[in-house]
Amino acid sequence: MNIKILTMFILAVAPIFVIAQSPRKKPNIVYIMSDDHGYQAVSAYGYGLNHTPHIDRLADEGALFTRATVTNSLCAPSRAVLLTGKHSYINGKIDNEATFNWNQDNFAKILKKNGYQTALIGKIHMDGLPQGFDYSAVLIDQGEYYNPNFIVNGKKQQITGYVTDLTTDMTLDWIAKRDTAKPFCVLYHQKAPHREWLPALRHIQEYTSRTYKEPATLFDNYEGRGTAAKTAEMNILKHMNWAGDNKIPPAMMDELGISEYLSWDKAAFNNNLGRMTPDERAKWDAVYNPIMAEFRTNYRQMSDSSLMRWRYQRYMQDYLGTVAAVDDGVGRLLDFLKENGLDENTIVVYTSDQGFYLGEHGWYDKRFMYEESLRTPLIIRYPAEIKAGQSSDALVQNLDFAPTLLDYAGVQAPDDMQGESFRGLLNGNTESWRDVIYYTYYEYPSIHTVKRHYGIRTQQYKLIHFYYDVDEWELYDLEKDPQELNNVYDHPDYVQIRQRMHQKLEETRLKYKDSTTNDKQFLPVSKP
Ligand code: SGN
Ligand code: CA
Repeated sequence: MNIKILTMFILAVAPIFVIAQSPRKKPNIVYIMSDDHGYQAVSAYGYGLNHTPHIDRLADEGALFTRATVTNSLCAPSRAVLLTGKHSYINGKIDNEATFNWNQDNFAKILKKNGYQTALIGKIHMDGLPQGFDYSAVLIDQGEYYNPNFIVNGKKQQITGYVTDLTTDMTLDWIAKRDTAKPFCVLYHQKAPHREWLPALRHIQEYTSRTYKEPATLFDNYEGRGTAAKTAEMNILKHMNWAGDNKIPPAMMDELGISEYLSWDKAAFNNNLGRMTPDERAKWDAVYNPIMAEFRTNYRQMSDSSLMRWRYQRYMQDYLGTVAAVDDGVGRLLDFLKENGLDENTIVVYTSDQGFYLGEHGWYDKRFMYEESLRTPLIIRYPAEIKAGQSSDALVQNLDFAPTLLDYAGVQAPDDMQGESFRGLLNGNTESWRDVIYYTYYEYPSIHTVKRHYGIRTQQYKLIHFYYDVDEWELYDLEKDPQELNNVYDHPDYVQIRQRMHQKLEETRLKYKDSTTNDKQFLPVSKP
């Protein structure tokens, strides 16, 4: 065939190829993010604490990341990173107090410009009308479990029901009523299992009847680590609230004369349970009153360790009870997608705004760059492209969500987004993925008193610098010491690793444009 004939042939068949290869329909996106859901409480991660059949179904049918992390283990900062694809010190939302500037670009705005319908439903924990969404129904600040207030497209209204179920109802309702001519992206953000852990009535009997396995470090004494671990106020025995968290009625607290009991603790109990209708409250009391009566009988004979054990069980009963409704919601969503022929072409992400301590190191809460709070569950299902049943230990971060979702939507991510699309990873292209992640934490002095720090984590090591009112470095060998009990920063065997990690830290800070040291940035007005 000569060139002329070949050219004519190509021109003749080209349109056929264009038709045959016409781009796949743009995927829909359902991004599910719960609040404070530690990976230890997703049964697909294999910790044996609870059973989350529907989230597990996502993992069976999609890909599960075992080392997904956040860049700043706190609620609102994590949400700002999700939206912007930029580290906290760039997007400005460094802690829960800082103002988030909604005028900056975010991935929902970009999707909207590219023909998507967008919605944000549930917790966002940031003031101001959310930008980038055709529809928003968000909780105010932390939100409430029972009969919560929502701000629907800027207008406040109280809605009757249980927050987790309502958030699911609103999400399914919005999807059902969407314009079917366009692809959609919905951020479906559960408040649960955030403190103060009030499960749905249908779960309280079951979850308060179980006994949960204790973590190996429940009685950690913080030896082997620096000042920060020793001074944090998130120990289940010493710092957890008695009434608000453990649900011991204030009158009983007064009667028992428990001195660590605080007025805001009492207010939390009354405010949270006070939102229930009389009928809801009666059902709640029928389950909780006998537990509390038993506690009243035993309290004075309880040693510190038995009290710690009791408080841990109480914590898990309520925390895991709230997870159950989150899992129910995932089940309803998956069924809904299937029934409506949307399951093949919809990307479903399940994650949390950060990890959480479920008694490890004796703690609840998060904030630290230690594993349980640095890591977050991450599962993604998209049958049209992602092979089912995959597991990846790649160092992906919440920084990567915006560029990844834009990539799947066929939209170019702006150059100033700092995350990277992990779409290729899920198609087997693992060679070029990052070997180090960067972390920053600023909310100090503040509740739980976790000191300011920043650091890096590679597959094997972690280097952390605590600063502001201390100047302490910690280095962990995650292979030899997965529970991070021994800081080896000054250990002679780790001199070279320490040097390499310092060098990597400098390179990483440069890469992520954090070269003006954190130590001098974002300081509170007055020092403690
Ligand atoms: C509240 C909680 C804290 C929690 C912060 C931040 N106390 O203040 O325990 O660390 O939120 O959580 S509570 O008794 O009021 O629940 S975050 O997930 O929003 O960052
Ligand atoms: Ca959170």
